Amino acid sequence: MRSDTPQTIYLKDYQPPAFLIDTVDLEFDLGADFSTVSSALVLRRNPEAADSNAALELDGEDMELVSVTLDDKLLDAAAYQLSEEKLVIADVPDAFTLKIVTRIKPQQNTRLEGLYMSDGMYCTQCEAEGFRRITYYIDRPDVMAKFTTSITADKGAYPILLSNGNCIDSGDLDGGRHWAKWEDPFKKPSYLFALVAGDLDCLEDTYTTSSGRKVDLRIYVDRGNLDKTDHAMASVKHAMKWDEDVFGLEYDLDIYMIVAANAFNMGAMENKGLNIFNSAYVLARPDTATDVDYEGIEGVIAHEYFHNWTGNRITCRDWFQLSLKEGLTVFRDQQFTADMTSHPVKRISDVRMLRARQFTEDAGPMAHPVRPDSYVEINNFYTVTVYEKGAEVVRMYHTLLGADGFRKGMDLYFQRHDGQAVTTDDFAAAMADANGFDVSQFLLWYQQAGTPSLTVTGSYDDKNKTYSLTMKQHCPDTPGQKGKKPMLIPVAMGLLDKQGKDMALQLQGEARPGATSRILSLTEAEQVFTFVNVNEKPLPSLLRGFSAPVKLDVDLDDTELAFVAGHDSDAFNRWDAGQKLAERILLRLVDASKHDNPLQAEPYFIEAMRNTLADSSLDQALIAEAMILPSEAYLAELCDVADPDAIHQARQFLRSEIAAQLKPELAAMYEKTATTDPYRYNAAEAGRRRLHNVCLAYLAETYEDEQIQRCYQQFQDADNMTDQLAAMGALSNCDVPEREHALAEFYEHWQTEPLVVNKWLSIQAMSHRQNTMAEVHRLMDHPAFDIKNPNKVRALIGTFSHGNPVRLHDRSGEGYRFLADQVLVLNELNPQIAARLVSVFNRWRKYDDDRQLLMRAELERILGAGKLSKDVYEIVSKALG
Ligand code: B3K
Ligand code: ZN
Repeated sequence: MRSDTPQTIYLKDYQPPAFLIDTVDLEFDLGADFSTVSSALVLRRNPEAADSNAALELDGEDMELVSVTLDDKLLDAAAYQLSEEKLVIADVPDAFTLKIVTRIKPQQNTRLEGLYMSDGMYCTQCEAEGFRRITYYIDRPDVMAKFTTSITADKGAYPILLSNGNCIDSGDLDGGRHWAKWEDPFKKPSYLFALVAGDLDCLEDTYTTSSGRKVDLRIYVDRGNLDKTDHAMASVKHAMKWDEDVFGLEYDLDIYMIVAANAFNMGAMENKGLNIFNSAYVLARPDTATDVDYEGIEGVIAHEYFHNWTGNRITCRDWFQLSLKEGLTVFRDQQFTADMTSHPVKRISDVRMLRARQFTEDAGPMAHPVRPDSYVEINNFYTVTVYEKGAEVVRMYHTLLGADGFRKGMDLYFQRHDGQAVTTDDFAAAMADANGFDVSQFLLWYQQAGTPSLTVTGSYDDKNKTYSLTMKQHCPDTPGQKGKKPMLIPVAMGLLDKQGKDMALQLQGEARPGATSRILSLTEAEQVFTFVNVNEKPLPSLLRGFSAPVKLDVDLDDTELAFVAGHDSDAFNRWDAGQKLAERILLRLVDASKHDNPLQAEPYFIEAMRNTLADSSLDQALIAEAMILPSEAYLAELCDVADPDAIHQARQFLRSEIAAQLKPELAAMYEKTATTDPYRYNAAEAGRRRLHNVCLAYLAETYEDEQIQRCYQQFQDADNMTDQLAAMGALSNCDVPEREHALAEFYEHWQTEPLVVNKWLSIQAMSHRQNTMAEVHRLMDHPAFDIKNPNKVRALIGTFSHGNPVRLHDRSGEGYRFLADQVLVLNELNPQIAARLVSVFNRWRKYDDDRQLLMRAELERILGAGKLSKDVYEIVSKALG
């Protein structure tokens, strides 16, 4: 906590470290009141350093320094300088050993960074800068050292003692204590350090790598949770196999461990050999976890596992390079999940997320490039831009170079940089050199913030049988960045004939027609692509598979869009055309609602929905996706001045029209997708359930007793959480007694399962009923809620703020006041979580004057409260700035 103005860190100021650390020996003595950490560092001057006489500067925060010993000589306080964030020793030799003893209080650590307690278990979170809360260290990723770690603790309370690498020794001590010593043979930055001490159950298994090495796999969970670990274990094995098959990458240690923690700031952490996970991304049983959870668990487990190569073996030189590991690893986990489930369905859900969240970030005060130029608090830059847009950038290499070219680039990247801390430019150079690809213009994707718009007009020349696409690109100004340059945009495309079939494509100058889908490389601000031998006026299908993270505007009218939605051979574009059509119709309804004009659903839209429901050639998951209207948050972004009430009204109106007009079809599909078979998780089954539940949610919109009973019946009969929660979700928006019954029964049944209780909190926080704010206030005092547990905060406060725009933006301002109050409380307890929440206000300028005033007042109240963490300070000051 601070009152001075926090400092900004710039990429342009990067300097190599003055010292390198070869080895680190850590000893942890874990005690009831405090823990003692003894660290022995073998240091030497970095030959690459700018200043060969520089003082040794170690990072450290919130610790008690007990002693410092340099080459066996105990230093007195005059030999070093100690400040809030540093320990500086001016006079040191070129190579030496430093022993540091510190005392820390994990029991009081509510930030959940460094060493802390999660429900009676010691665990760590060191990325990005948590290690400096454990001991004084050169806490930056380009300092890579070999670690050994000894842990001593009470044996009864903490029988399991874990750290990175292999356990090389252990033993018992007097007084009921015991110890274990771990050695990690790989050099690593401090952010990958991990320690766990607890009383845990363990699921054990093995995996034999493609070269025949046997790896021990262990998943540690709270006692009593072993029956929820099978899916996680299967996921680990799928990920290990996939990385061997697709990238030729094998696991490199003899043991791979995952520990589930209940108190965790994010999803999971890729610490070398000892991944620590939010228990929400480990535990699953059919009756406690939904299909979305199952897929999320498999995806996050794969993501952390993939980091072992893309992140750990090759890491980041500095935190500006975060996307080097995150963008690449997200791309890898997306490809993995697509291979495990369905490519178009996975792409649809990723693009939905990118548009709703990353495009929004790019349009607001926190807009930053995939490789940021500056930050105040690095934890604020674990963003959708660094992760998801970063993954889109990696995907564009894959699109431009093809799967084989991409693999060649990856191979060269590993060959050049294994064991190093590198930059996104090094990655780009490997892709370029392996493929003879000129990457210079492409690098702008890392440097320029903002979402480019791509405007395309088509014109057909009947006489010459040519068809021209004129493409224009423009990237808007963003804070601190004006006048962007044109980028290299890969536009995957095809042309549809009158039957909706793909035409063979022949660009002017080419000898003969080629494939029916191809990539056009747009490099200029404006460029024309002319196709020849086009025998009839085609409809363009552009940006197939969403080949670039841009906003596409194409001159198709509603009927043409509906045609593309019904015919495109590219499943993603079929979905996208339908969404675009829904978007247009909804925006017209929003306008009508704002002006109190009568609302009317366009008959052709309802017909298109009817056709989709009846299309037996589509898989069920894709039908479900097509039935889901663009979200209120996304629609708000499309408006010049967002009116959350009008948006809500418009979307609800269209939903109830679909429900009323397609009731027989929805009911028939609901029945068709029902089953009495026991729950199984796989893509086809998940798709079936999704469609089943989309139909149910629409049917509930009719408010008819028969449909309410249908929901309640499903709620009671379901053998799995997917169906049970969907039914409760549908009821949660309705003012009917069944809603209260379902919520009460659900809590009664699941009160001892914290992850399930979180779903109960979320469902209530998301309800668009009038009194949701009051309910949320009530739930804040419910025993199920705990402000110190991030999962609970996300479930209740996070869901209300991010997932319930109509209630958050209530004209009274009570939603804003509530959010700001919670931000102020969390600012003291857990700044990372507080900063995530306060970001909801980032788009305050998007709303009408009254709401702007209200939100601005809350932002100013937060800023005026003083003692702000760097995390919250950065977000709020940029939002107001
Ligand atoms: N690398 C971690 C994220 C750390 C976030 C620190 N605030 C998880 C992941 O991306 O895999
Ligand atoms: Zn990651």
